[in-house]
Amino acid sequence: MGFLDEASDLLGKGMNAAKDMVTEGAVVAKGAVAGMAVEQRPFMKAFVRMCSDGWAQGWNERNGGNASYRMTVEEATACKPYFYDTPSSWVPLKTAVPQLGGAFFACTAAGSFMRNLAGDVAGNMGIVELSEAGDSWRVVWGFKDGGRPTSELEAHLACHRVRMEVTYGVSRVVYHAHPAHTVALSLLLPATPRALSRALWCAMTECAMVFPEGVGAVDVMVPGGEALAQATAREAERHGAVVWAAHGLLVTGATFDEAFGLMHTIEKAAQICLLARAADGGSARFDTQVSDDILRAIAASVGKTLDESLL
Ligand code: 2HA
Ligand code: ZN
Repeated sequence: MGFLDEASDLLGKGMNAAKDMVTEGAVVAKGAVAGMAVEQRPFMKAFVRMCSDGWAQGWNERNGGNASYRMTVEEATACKPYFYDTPSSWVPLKTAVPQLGGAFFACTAAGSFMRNLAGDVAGNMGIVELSEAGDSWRVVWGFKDGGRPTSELEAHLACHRVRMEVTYGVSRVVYHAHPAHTVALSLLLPATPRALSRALWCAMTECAMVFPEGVGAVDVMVPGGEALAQATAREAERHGAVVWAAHGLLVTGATFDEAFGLMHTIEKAAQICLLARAADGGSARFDTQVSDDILRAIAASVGKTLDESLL
């Protein structure tokens, strides 16, 4: 006989103790369902898979990297019954994002290891609600045991704001990681959109199709800082991906597949670029060169236009 069966059987016999058991059983059951319901949602499964894949790729060592997702109204409504009865108190943002006021974001926890996310979702990530004014956040689900959102929350929100605007609401995912070849390329080349975009486009022709707008770039900055957040947001106005010099890469996308695929493509192109340079003794004067006209034609072949200012 299961626990609840046993409890109702006792209740049937009119025993007060059984009422306590049923009450307790209901609370236990609600707690168990609360975790399941949110964790089983397709957006949460896709979130966790992206992070686990990033770990498997070697992009998210230790607590490196972070991810966030702007939930749809429907997703937030479906999850609400499982939110904490008492959310955390409001925490002010350094830079308000009124355009995102009232939105809910799933995001990784500060200091959490992506390696551990799949094994304990509510312990390594959670959901925050933004105030209607978009000037503060509070925890409504997850971040168990006193956890809090990623140290790069301000950078994520600043990017969500910009990407939501420039994609007319389509962009929902922001993912930051430390892919080694991209970081190595950021050491080798000047931290400018032109230098990095050209190197990546010319390393692998697919790049001109996947990110014809090129990649943005910010110089070496303090991780988790306000300056990094604002510089990234400025770059995100024109680029879906931003290289953080000597640090990592931030990508955005409408879906987890898009964001992950963008990072994968950039990282692979960076690897090819470095392999070719290393094999050639460090030069970039290869026998095969990719011309600007070919790059334009590649983008045009999928109905896209290359950012001419980067050629
Ligand atoms: O440690 O990657 O940028 C998390 C980070 C900060
Ligand atoms: Zn980082």
